[in-house]
Amino acid sequence: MAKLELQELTAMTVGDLMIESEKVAHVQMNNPLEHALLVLVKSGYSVIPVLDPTYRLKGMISKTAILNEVLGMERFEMEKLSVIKVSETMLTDVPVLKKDDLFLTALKAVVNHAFLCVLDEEGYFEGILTRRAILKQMNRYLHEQIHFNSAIDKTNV
Ligand code: 2BA
Repeated sequence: MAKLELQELTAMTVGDLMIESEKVAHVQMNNPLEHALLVLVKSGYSVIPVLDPTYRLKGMISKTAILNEVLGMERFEMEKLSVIKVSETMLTDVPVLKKDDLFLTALKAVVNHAFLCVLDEEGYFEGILTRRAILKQMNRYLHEQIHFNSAIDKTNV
């Protein structure tokens, strides 16, 4: 693989690094919490996007929020899982990215978020950008720099 230059890294866009929508586990607003918990447990993820039937982003739902919602005084009231809808429990204030946002914008965003949803101009969901994808590129860049610099040091001895 060719050495990754700084200009190439910083010219990368969210679109180059994101996971496409077809591969992202998600639920819909009208789903009961029971369904959301099933998708979360089966997929292994702790938080996933909530979409409407036309694929517009509406929020995020997490295992923790669901368990908090059904936590009673002395026990988990699991019977509530089939009554409460995802729309009543989801987080709605979620930061987003656009496909043409650059690497440094994405890097800043993943400092505080494990992933961000990627939307088009009309709010339609296009995929997600994960912290993993950003760290993978940073890791590659830094290791190649260190390797390159130590090779130069050796030739100067
Ligand atoms: P978490 O579910 O908290 O997962 C944290 C990290 O654990 C992930 O980081 C990944 O490295 C690993 N991981 C968890 N579940 C996994 C699985 N089923 N398969 C492979 N690796 C798994 P990232 O890859 O950076 O993802 C950050 C967050 O993005 C995840 O946080 C999850 O909330 C969301 N996410 C990632 N891929 C997703 C997908 N295909 N569908 C829905 N949400 C996804």
